[in-house]
Amino acid sequence: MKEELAVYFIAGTQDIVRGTLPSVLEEALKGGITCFQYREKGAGSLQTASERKEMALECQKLCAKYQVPFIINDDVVLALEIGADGIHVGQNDEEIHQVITSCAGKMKIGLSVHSVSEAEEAERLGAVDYIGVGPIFPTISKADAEPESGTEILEEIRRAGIKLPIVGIGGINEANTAEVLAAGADGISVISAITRAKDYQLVIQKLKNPGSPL
Ligand code: 3NM
Repeated sequence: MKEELAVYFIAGTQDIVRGTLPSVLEEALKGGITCFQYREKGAGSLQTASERKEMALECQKLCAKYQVPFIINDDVVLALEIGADGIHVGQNDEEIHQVITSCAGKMKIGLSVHSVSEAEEAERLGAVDYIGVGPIFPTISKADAEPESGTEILEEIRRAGIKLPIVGIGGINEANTAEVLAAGADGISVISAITRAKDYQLVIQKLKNPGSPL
């Protein structure tokens, strides 16, 4: 799981500023992302279940072509229906116990946490495969994001002895990835660093090799 979290791309229709979601996703897959989450949420997102399913299937097919895990955000019904590789939920989304009952053993389960106590609870559940911790930095991609925590939260969670794989989220880009990993994250997840990149491949290479001068 940890390797799959290295460069975890998240996007939905609402995040695309150039081209289409499938076209951006394919560029990102060619660039070497290690995981993709389909997150159709907020202003500008597809609204009907059939539109979402069609888009999810197209993204799933692309991920399969590049052998990259395909995760769905906050839609257990869709994730089960199309056989996604994983489901990711937040603290305010579908109740995590429900998600575990429906999905454990069938796909990976990711949970967003914003504090040490939420991370401890995620580990206690015994069925969560990784946690997303954020927002680490200010984000332009989530209207209802909590205040940013800085990288200290990652150090605190590791100091508390949490063993779950951790992916940092929120305002992460090629300039601050090294700091996020050094603080204890196993990987980074990004929306705008990729969707707004001028050169997708170059940015992804930098996210993959944060220390090296590219
Ligand atoms: N969840 P960007 S922050 C989807 O803190 C999401 O749980 C967050 O987008 C959380 O990489 C966020 O453009 C948005 O900042 C991340």
